[in-house]
Amino acid sequence: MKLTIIAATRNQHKLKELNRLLKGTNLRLRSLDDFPAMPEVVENGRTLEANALKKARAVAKALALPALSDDSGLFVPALQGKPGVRSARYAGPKCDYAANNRKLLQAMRQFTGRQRRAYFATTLALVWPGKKSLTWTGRLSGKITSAPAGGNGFGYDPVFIPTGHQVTLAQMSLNEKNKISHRSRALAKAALYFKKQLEKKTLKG
Ligand code: ITT
Repeated sequence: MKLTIIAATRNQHKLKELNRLLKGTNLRLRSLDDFPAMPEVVENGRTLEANALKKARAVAKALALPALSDDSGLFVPALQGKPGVRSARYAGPKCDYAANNRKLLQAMRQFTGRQRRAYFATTLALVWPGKKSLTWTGRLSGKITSAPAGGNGFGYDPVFIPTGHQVTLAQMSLNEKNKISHRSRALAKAALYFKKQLEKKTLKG
């Protein structure tokens, strides 16, 4: 039995990572590109969980279909947790990934050694229309580099070296990133839930 869920994200990079992770499983994501009229959700929550639930609830309600959202961020303790829940708009409302990375590296210039520690976090939210909501979180620890490196991935990948590795996430292939990433760790937890549900045959295929 195959289960289809709407991916409540407009971020094509996230979608690509999630789809690769779900390859060979019973879960299939349908993109929001199939629903262009779906309005943007204002991400004004104070936590990843609040924003993830808001995004999934909006899609589940509008389309009357189960929705899975992803809210992610990079957290730097030396910067009091910034860019954090505002990771997408760290350098301004309409900024791009390069501007965010420039601002981050500038803010980190004064820090050395352990002060350059950071972690990525992803919270996935699953909402069934009119029914229960569930969330799962995954984290990846590492450090901020002094200059960007690598052309793969997206967002802050070029400035982040995971603990135990020598290269940035942007210097890794998609499969290498997916083996260790915050997103894959959150999805692995979600997969246990889906497996149980499918075994119980409580979901429609
Ligand atoms: P949706 O809300 O449509 O899902 P978004 O890009 O706005 O897309 P977020 O609100 O979760 O997503 O923003 C998180 C930002 O954090 C994102 O724009 C990237 O800059 C960064 N980010 C998230 N996941 C990342 C990853 O795996 N690697 C590097 N940067 C990431």
